[in-house]
Amino acid sequence: MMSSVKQKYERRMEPVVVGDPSAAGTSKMVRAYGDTTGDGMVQLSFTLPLPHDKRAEGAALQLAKKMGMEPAMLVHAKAMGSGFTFFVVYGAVSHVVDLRQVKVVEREFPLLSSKEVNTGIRDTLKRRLVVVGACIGTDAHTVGIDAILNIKGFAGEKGLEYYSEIKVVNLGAQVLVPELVARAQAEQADAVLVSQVVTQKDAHLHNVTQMSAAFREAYPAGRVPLLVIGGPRFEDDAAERLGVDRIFGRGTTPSEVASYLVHAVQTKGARKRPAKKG
Ligand code: B12
Repeated sequence: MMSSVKQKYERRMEPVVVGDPSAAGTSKMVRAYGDTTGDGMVQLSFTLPLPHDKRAEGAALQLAKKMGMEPAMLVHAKAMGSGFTFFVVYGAVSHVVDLRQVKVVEREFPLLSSKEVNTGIRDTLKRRLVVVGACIGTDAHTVGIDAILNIKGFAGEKGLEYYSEIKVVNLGAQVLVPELVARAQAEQADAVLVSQVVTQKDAHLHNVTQMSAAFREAYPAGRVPLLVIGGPRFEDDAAERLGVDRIFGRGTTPSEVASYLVHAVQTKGARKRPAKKG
């Protein structure tokens, strides 16, 4: 006799009509994969404000079930301090993804070699391109912005400091927006690169919106430097909403950013620089 969990599990599997995702183009409908193709198995982690006991474990399973996991299996529970428990739940969901409805923001510029970047900047600007970078607000996660700016770079690529035609001013962590604006003006920055990693209470969205507004206020129209933001949890298509020119996400490499900067100055033209301050 089958256990009730096994029965439920197999019922879930029956109506699945999906192609083999490894055979490109055979199916537009995809379900999560756990143990067998199309079984819909997903893993979910969360914390409940409850001390770790049987009641808390039952509450975690109830939550997972209400979210559509059926059956839901508790695979990990750990007390986080006195009144909180962290859970990992594994189970099947019936949801099917329609690949035709997935929107992807494609890279709108070609990837250039460092030589092409330097030539592109020299030919367009007739001078070095100035980049001012910072991690703003209370955010102290500088590894990401350093990966892009510092000469040591990231993923086997050298950072923007390596490019002879780019001048990099890296202000580091916890930079206040007024400080960033003032330094960008003093350096006559062509581009301002801002990193935001902490997303608690949407801090990244608030900080970036405040930053872009401050630049628009401080500069005459049409003279605002390129505003480029990056971090692991921005939505790809949020640039306009946040008042910035471009967003870079997880896994970005320095050459992508350098190539974008060339593309941006070539397509938008060199921004007229305001009088040097400071
Ligand atoms: C290292 C680390 C720290 C270090 C940071 C050291 C430093 N100098 O940076 C220390 C120990 C200080 C730290 C502290 C904290 N941390 Co921390 N930290 C991390 C950790 C483990 C790795 C982050 C990292 O370095 N990633 C590697 C880099 C290369 O990746 P990246 O930042 O995504 O950058 C890439 C892209 O996003 C992009 N990019 C990023 N920025 C930019 C900018 C531009 C312009 C461009 C073009 C591209 C770009 O390019 C980069 C290269 O590809 C993460 C967890 C994780 N595994 O991600 C938590 C994490 C980010 N930290 C977290 C938290 C909560 C904290 C603390 C609040 C903890 C605490 N209670 O004290 C404090 C906050 C301190 C502060 N004031 O900001 C949370 C954030 C949760 C959230 N979503 O808000 C995370 C996710 C851990 C977690 N799961 O809870 N942390």
